[in-house]
Order: sequence, then C-alpha cells, then structure tokens
Amino acid sequence: MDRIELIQGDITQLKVDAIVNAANSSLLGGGGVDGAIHRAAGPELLEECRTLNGCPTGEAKITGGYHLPARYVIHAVGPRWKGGDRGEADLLASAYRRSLEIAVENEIKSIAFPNISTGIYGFPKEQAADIAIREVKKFLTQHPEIEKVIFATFDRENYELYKEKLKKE
Ligand code: AR6
Repeated sequence: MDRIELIQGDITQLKVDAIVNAANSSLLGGGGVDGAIHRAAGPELLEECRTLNGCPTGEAKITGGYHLPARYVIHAVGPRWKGGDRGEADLLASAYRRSLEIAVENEIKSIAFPNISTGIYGFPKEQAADIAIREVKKFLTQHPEIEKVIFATFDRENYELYKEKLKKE
C-alpha cells in the first residue's frame, strides 16, 4: 500500500502532522520514546499532559507538538505484556485504531507510529508488527483522507520485521 512508509530512526525528527507516543496511562512521561518525545517537545508538553487526567490502556489522547517538527502528539497507551492471555493483542490493536480515529477527527493527513509496547512493555515484536500493519491497512482502506502513515522503527529487529512484512503484501 503506497500510503504506508517505513523508516528507521528517531520519530521526534519527523515533520508530519502528528507523531504517536508510546505513553503510559499517567501520560506524565517516562523512558523510551516517551522520554525522547518529551525532551524534544519541551516542558510545555508535560504541562498540557497534566490537564488530561491520564488515559486508559488501549486508548489515546492528543496534545500539541510544541518544539517538535510535528504539529501534534497523539499519546497512545499500549498494554504491558503479561504472557498474552490478558487481552494484550486487542489492547494493542485498539491503541493503533484509536490513534488513527483521533487523527481523522483532527484532520491529520500524515502520522508516524513508533512500535508501541515493544520496548519497556515487552510485547513480542513480531506479533506486535502483525497487529500494527493489519490495523493500519484496515483503517487506510476505510479512510482515504489519511495520506501517509509512517512506521518509525528504531531498533534493527523491528526495522527488519516491518521490511519483510510490508514487502510481502
Ligand atoms: N524514536 C522512535 N522509536 C523509539 C525511540 C525514538 N526516539 N526511542 C525508542 N523507540 P518504549 P513501550 C522505540 O519502551 O514498550 C515508557 O517509559 C523502541 O525501540 O519506548 O510502549 C512509557 O512512559 C521500541 O521499539 O515503549 C511507558 O511507561 C518502541 O519505541 C513505557 O515506556 C517502544 O518502546 C511504554 O513502553
């Protein structure tokens, strides 16, 4: 699908309408990509996040991008991996879907996703990639108004996984 792009690199550098953050339910920052986004956006981002009263797992909330090149940040809360029988797959699918729905509501045309839950939260990378690609493709088919979705991989393993899977289809 030509509206899907794959890159390996730092999501905070991308000049898109929105980048997605792999946040936790406090929305008050953390490590990984969340820490990188807050550092690059500046303290105003945390200030706005404080007004949101957190976010349940599988859901997402939007803020401004402040000092980022991206206009918005969509903070998605993926599940922590607990072995696979606690609804993790559905919750991860929901985090991607809700982010895309919020993008449409805000007239966002280009959006970049990190590999939600596959770092500190320990979700198996291959299964997470299948879920992410499936949800994005399904959504794009139903929503021509989204022009570009970028999978912003960071580690080599995720990059190779996505490269293989996107090539196949
Ligand atoms: N750009 C793109 N991807 C990145 C970057 C970056 N600058 N830095 C890391 N990644 P993680 P999670 C990748 O751990 O598993 C935080 O403390 C990384 O290689 O950031 O959803 C939150 O506050 C991995 O593939 O998020 C939560 O408490 C992916 O981003 C918790 O971690 C996700 O890894 C969320 O854990």
